[in-house]
Amino acid sequence: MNAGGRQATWDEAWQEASQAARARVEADAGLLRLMYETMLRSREIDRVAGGADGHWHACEGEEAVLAACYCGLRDDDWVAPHYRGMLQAAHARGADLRRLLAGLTGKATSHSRGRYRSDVCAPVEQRMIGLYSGALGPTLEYAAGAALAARLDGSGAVAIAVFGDGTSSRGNAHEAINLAAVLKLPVVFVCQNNGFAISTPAARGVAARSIADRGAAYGIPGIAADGNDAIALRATIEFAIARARAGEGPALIEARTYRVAGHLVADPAPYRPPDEVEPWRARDPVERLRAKLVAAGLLDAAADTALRARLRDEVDAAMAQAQADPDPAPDALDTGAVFAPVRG
Ligand SMILES: Cc1ncc(C[n+]2csc(CCOP(=O)(O)OP(=O)(O)O)c2C)c(N)n1
Repeated sequence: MNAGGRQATWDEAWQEASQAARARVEADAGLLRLMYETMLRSREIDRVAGGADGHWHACEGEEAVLAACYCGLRDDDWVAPHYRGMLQAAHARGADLRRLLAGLTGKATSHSRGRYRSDVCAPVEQRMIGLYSGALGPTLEYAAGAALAARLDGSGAVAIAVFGDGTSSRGNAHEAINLAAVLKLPVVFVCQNNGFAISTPAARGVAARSIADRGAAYGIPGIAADGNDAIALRATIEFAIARARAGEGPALIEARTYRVAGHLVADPAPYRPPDEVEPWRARDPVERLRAKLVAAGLLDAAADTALRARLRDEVDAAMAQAQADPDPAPDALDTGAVFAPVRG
């Protein structure tokens, strides 16, 4: 079958499956509540982390990607998050928030024991793949490797790799997606297209009409989804996960969203017209999911107020603890915890 034929097959499958996939997500009250809580908590984390560190990369307005990618996974699935939102992803996977925030404040209680001060902590205990070198792109390759391992183990686990529009044009991103396509690996590639790579608009970094269109060139499904609609995006990702688990190979999902904040807290983003932001604020993903929950009878104003207060208090307490935690002592430099022992 030629590439066009392959594309027609999954296109039709997606057309057939999309409504049912959406209906399934809408009927899962537990998942909807979990996604809403994840998004609200992310915004609280942005508030405290952004207040403490001008280098923080906020996820505001992009939270639907977190909810859709990291809720409802199996414990043995692997995730290679985008650096923007990695701390929230780690917490969504079960890592302790105080320890994660202690990574930001450089404290001894952090996963790196204070040796590395960063918001891009991805504890391997949570089956997470981090941005170990700070270079964007390799995480897609590591995710393809994790997917290969999962297939060799026969575990049925999948890997999810999330990355930005800027990262999507890195050479290793192409290599990873191509290799995964050739080997039909159980990995879902999700491009969190927020319209910018620092100050470069996506339109100046990507010549293709859309990032999803690149899927056809790799010979895999490429699906663009509204990245501010948590339900639609989750339905799309579930379709891709189901294919991957069934041995049908990878997919490329483009989550179209917008970076309403600067690249980092200290960036006032003078390079874009201010009136570009407002229409996106009006499509706020948190508000859209809240309205859905209210319409479905799953949330009322009093419960929403109580939930927001609880999350604010929890996140404030975790940050207060992370700030009060001890600084690393010289023993944090103990090389025994860095290098494998030499066998004699
Ligand atoms: C290989 C590499 N090149 C450049 C950088 C510097 N850098 C850090 S964040 C960033 C922007 C990435 O844009 P995108 O992937 O779209 O993610 P976003 O920041 O928009 O979420 C760049 C270029 C890097 N970390 N790694």
